Amino acid sequence: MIRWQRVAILGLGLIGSSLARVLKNQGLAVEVIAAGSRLANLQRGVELGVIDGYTHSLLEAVDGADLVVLAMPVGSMRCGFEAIRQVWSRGQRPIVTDVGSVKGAVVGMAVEVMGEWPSTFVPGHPIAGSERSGVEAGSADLFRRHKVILTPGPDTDACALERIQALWRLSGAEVLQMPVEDHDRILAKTSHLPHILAFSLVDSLARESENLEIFRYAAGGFRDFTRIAGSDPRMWHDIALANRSAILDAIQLFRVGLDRLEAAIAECDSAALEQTFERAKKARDHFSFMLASTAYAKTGNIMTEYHVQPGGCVRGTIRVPGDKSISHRSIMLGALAEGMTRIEGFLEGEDALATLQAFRDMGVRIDGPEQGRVDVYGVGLNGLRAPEQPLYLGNSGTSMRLLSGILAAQSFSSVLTGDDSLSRRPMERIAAPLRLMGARIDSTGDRGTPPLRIHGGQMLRGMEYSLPMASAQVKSGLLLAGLWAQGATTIHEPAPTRDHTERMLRGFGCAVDVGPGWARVQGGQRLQATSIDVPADISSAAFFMVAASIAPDSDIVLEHVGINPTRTGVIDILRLMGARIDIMNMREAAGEPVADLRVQSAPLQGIEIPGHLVPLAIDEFPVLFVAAACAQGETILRGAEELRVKESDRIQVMADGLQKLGIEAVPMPDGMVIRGGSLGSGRVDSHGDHRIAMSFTVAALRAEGTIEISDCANVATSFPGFAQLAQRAGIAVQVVEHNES
Ligand code: SPQ
Repeated sequence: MIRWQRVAILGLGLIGSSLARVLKNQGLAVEVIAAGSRLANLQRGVELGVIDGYTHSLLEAVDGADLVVLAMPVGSMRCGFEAIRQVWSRGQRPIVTDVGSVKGAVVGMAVEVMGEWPSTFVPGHPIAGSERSGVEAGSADLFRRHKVILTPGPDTDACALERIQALWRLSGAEVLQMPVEDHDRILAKTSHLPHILAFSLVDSLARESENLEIFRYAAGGFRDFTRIAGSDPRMWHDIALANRSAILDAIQLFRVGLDRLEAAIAECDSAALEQTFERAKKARDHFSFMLASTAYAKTGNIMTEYHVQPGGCVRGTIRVPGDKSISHRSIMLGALAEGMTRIEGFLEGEDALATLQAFRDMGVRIDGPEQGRVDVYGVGLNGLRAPEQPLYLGNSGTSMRLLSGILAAQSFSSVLTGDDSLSRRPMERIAAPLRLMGARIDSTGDRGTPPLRIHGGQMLRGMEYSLPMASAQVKSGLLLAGLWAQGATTIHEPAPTRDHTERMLRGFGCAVDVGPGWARVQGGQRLQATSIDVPADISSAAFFMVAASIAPDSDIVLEHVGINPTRTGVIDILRLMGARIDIMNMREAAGEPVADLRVQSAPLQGIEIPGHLVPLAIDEFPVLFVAAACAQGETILRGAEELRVKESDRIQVMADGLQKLGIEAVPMPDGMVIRGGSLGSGRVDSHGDHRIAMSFTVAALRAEGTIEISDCANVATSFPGFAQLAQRAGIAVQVVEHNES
């Protein structure tokens, strides 16, 4: 555990006093001393037990401290560094951090005063402010589930960085790192500009002679928009000057948009008005829907759980949402094509929406989704625009790996980021072969985890490459990069993986050669817009296939399911176990085979899963493990080590959950042995993995008691409306939301 002897908090406002509370409440410091100018505030800090003592002298506070936190307004931080310089000259080397909303100016002050960037200085910015200030406003919970951005320099002491990271993590925050310049540019747009606009609007109205009348009739919109104009004026004065140039750029960007709107209103250009409002609404909806819990400022601590009553059966006719893999690809190819591509049946899940938003961020006009319909106005292979900010891809591995291929070939640079789960997933598998084609990609850690920094302006060369693992994402990312490469790009795979990219490229008029175990594209081809009917996702249908198989008296029809032979491993495996699955009305939709599937309950037998079916059912193993738990005898899976690097370690997490429910499940490095038995009841952790959450929901059909599943919000990444559809089919699942304690 980290522990400090003496912590000096310079500035006991909202942030300083909240951090002091964290230090005191968790026993992280022997002594916490604050320095500030307002005596009453400091005294109140002692009364509340937030600090052990105070002084008006910064030097006195800093002297002997092993941690100094600069928590004063940015404009005053110079005095803090001057005090630090004095103790520094006496040989003291405290770790120093700050909490300022601007990083370039603070680092600049440190360098000016100290002569260089002190190695123990770790600049930081907790994004947890509010319009309230002072010691009374602070709270030990202020940082919980908020982001803290650290901007260490190249020579920052590793131990100092680690200790500051640990401190913020203990406060409940999620810690991110980025370069100083990126921080200031991004925050100028997402935080500083909105504050400037709020101050400006309130000030402009307050100057009007009839201001009293205006404020008396001001409605909710005015209140919402101007809430932040109640923030500390001194602090915002300092920020405005400290991040001057990035804020001026942001104002300019805003002014251009405002001028456009002004012209549209003046000219009664209703098409332009509609388009602007529509685009903004879509972006805002996407932002709240997808980023509410993951954006720089988290808005809530709501946790979603499923509580599933035991027993029941599934009956009726249902259609599960659109295929995730095909939905991603339809946006990508639609955006790169010439002309407008109309997509029907698009999956309105968070993963596919992340791809959609990424292309909007690169200047592609996309209308919808509206009940599964999306119109993508393609910009051609060379029409993407540089995104203003890092492209945030949420939980979606497919988005990141396929986009890496596309972005490696662009003239502009880009950064790809994701949520905690995606940030732990290996990206070297796509970055390394792209580098062989001439791409320049930086990643972090041994396995090349995100963020990925992709340098634009590289000429790609076609190549012949053998994938070390069966991965449709890597194959697709490389084939997509091949569209811009000189010559042919040929990818060999060790086992067949889903071939939606190859099929869809052909649908867009692009020649793709395929042979046993390989696929090839020639660079320089153009894509022509088309229309796409996305079939229902077999990976989502799989939950109901297993549900109907294990629950007595079940009889369900799943409509319009994609049965591409590279995806039907789940049907083959279930049939080998004894499942009754009829494939009816086989037909074709936009180059993909589809059918209705009728599944009736049947006694299942344990089997040794044939190796060749593993990549064809890779996403269905969590729910197949549930089928195995309900089968007679032993089921053995081998050769599925890829399951360990999905949204969670799906071997370990499923083994843990099944064991908790009383099933003998023995994990192996590349699979699992499961002995069928009686499922008990209890609480299992989905680890934020959508497929784990849905699999244990299905398990409840055969359980002896209630199964509670934690951390289920990510079900929305692939299967929005799952709980409602499962209820309709006959599973007694209840969605429970609560504030995280
Ligand atoms: O997109 P993501 O997060 O990687 O999604 C998963 C899933 O369970 O939904 C995997 F975790 O599906 C992948 C799948 O496992 C989707 C996919 C595709 O669309 O190309 C291919 C498979 O991944 P991989 O690593 O085998 O290429």
